[in-house]
Amino acid sequence: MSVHPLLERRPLSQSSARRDAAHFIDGEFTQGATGMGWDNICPVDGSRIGRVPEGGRAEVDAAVAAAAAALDGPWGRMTVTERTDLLAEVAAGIDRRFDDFLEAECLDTGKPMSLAAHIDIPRGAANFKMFTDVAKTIATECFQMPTPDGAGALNYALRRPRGVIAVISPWNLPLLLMTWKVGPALALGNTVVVKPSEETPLTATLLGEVMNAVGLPRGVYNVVHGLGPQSAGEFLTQHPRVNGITFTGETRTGEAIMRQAAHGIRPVSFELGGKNAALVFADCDLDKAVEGTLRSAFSNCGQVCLGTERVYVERPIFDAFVARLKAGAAALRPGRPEDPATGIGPLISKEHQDKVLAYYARAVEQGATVVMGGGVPPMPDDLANGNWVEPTIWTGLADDADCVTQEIFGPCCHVRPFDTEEEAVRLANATPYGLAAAVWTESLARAHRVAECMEVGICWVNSWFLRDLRTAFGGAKASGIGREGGVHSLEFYTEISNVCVKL
Ligand code: NAD
Ligand code: 6OD
Repeated sequence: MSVHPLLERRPLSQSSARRDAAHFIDGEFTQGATGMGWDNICPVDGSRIGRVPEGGRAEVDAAVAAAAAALDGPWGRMTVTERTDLLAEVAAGIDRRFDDFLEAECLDTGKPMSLAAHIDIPRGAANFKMFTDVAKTIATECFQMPTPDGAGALNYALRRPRGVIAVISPWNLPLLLMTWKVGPALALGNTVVVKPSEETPLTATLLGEVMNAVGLPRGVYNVVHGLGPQSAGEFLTQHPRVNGITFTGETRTGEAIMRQAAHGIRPVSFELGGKNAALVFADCDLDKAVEGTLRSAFSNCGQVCLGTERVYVERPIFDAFVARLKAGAAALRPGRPEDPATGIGPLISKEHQDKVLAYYARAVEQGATVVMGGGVPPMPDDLANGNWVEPTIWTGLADDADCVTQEIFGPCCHVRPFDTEEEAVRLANATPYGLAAAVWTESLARAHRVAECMEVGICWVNSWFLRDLRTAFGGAKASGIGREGGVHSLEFYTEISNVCVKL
């Protein structure tokens, strides 16, 4: 296979990013002892990036033991200020090696560099910065109570780190979603063992170099690569010395991990799948609604958990909205990550491409009108082995059609008209999922009224994926358990002890 052009973008002597992934255990990079692994394949053209080692029980045991030992070492004795100063250095370290992270993320995922440079990599650093601020300003609750002798008692809450946290992360926003968990876990004094997605091993590995460069104590941040079932993911989440499991990924995988977490009654924090709706009212600013829906349906090739796959549009503007959405989607040019003209990248894998194309076929079988797309775009020879699919828009499907009810996780959406606000709310909520919604209206009263009715963890009004990291993030219904972000992360990453002092 040929070398991917990203590797040639700058001389390798100037790029210190690794191409072969490695476990990072107790401050050391290692290939582990299993001798097993797989080739990491670039989604853009099928070229081989490097090798990924598969961790087994021995690697997981070693990583968990290192993480447990680090809790009793210098890390466990640091003051909050010492700890957060170090994590501020981690954020600065990501910024310093911005190009290495960017290159590694785009090799693994194939996403446009323009996207990763604005979202994924800056958020990797921001996730550490923000939680250092949270950790430094934790307040505690305190209750005075009367007692029969009149002297009274004082209750106050102590918060301790939960301990060793297993972080299981997905492939769609690898650095962003992994650091969204590692940032608060470490800021609040825990240690972590990360099992990144098998599709995207590079940025988690690279972060190990940053951790060593800034002098993070050994064993605080560990990475073991591997698959899920019967591999590192399952071994890690079943490990008796793991004190909590935080997971982002598919709802079905969450069910499996919940069963694994039941051994020893370990708490879980889950960010899961979605089938998110956008509600576009006739009183919206149409330019903004179209632009926002283009981003929410097609960014990252539709591989965003918060993405919109169901669009409900008030009937008087339905035809105009569909025509403009189509024009915008048609302008998204597929191409290489490093090409500034690229508007859409490939899907993560051949397997995922097959899944999305099967949904495209099923939409037609179930009676969709294909407004645009529905297949594989013609690509030049050097990109022919990439996992390309066309941005796709459907109308005319029944409310119970597979593409209207099931998460596809591809660049596609179904657009359906509605006549009343009540109907729009009912349609949006008619799903077992409850992650996100977007409401497009210029009426303040309607915006508040509809947002209040949305059965979701996050409702955007006249925007999408506008993130203030202090806010609660997570899913309702089958889209998750718990909330992370700002002080909400304290719930999962710390354990409260109440102290009751009789005065
Ligand atoms: P996935 O569930 O297939 O895999 C996620 C991770 O879980 C991977 O690291 C995988 O190896 C691991 N895993 C799989 N089985 C396991 C097991 N039995 N035990 C332990 N680990 C196991 O998800 P994915 O395909 O990587 O990501 C896409 C999915 O993630 C979509 O459903 C998307 O909606 C969801 N997602 C949700 C959010 C959110 O914030 N709610 C964010 C991003 C992605
Ligand atoms: O912005 C975040 O913190 C977050 N967890 C985003 C999730 C995106 C899902 O693909």
